[in-house]
Amino acid sequence: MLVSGAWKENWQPVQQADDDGRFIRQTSSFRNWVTVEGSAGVTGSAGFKAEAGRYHLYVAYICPWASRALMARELKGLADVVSVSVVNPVLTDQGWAFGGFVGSDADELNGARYMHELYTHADPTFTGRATVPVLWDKHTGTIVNNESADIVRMLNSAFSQIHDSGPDLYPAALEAEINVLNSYLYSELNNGVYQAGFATTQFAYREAYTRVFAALDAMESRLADGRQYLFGDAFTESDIRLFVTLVRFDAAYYSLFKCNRNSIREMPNLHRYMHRILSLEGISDTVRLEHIKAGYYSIKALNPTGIVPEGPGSL
Ligand SMILES: N[C@@H](CCC(=O)N[C@@H](CS)C(=O)NCC(=O)O)C(=O)O
Repeated sequence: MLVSGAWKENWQPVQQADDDGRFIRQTSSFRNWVTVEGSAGVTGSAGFKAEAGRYHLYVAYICPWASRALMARELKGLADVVSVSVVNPVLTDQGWAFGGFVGSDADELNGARYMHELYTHADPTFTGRATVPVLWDKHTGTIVNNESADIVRMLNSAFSQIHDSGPDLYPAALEAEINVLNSYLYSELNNGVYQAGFATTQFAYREAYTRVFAALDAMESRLADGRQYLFGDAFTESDIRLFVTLVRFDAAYYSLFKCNRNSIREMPNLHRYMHRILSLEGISDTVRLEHIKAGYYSIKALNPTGIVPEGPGSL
């Protein structure tokens, strides 16, 4: 991580745990918003007007949070409006690095070798982890925002005057319900699997495992009436959240994170739902199983040999 702008190599995947061994995730630090006119958004400062070609997304295919942003970009048809670079799936002792892995990119925009260089470019005294996703402003050469929840929301609405297509991911009529379901999906599933995987006590692991499967059971039942998506016919942010965890589950969370009561394959409604989303235009391009497996199984603290399992053959 970066400490006052200097990179420290003693990276710990479990950067923080509470007294019972529960994994604690760092909160995001850059919280400006791209808006239609460039006025300030919900947080941060003004000056980031939606313009075609102005913004760039830095992502990792392994990362469920970055993949949320990638999915929103595809669903909203913004591939020609917001450009993308993909880091290598493996966290090195310099954090995320560019180039050299099939399907990854060099940083042609800024010429960085490591993600942390972009953080210190944006803030020379930055302290924290150099995470993806990052939404970068090419005009001012800085990070607009590094919180995927915010980035999904701005991709949904800020670019409507430049390009307007795809579903409204956060329709006004559903806002309150989406907010409730989003926080549930975050704590029980998106972050819940990490809490199981990075728990440092049996107690914390069992607690997280139980919550993960309670939430999967709840979502399996929710889809039992044959609805297409979590809110019926409307595809929303909440579906992005559930999907990014489902699509990594059998390949990584089931085994590496010890969430092994059952696989997603064994939950017919969730399995069908996951494939329905996977078949939406552009979405399969955001899911690279080889990156997901290489990335998760390179976490030395959880898999010291670095051996990547052969299976599952398909999702
Ligand atoms: N709050 C962030 C979390 C992003 C995050 O944790 N990304 C992970 C990859 S999945 C990361 O970059 N980790 C690098 C590190 O912790 O050093 C978001 O949702 O955008």
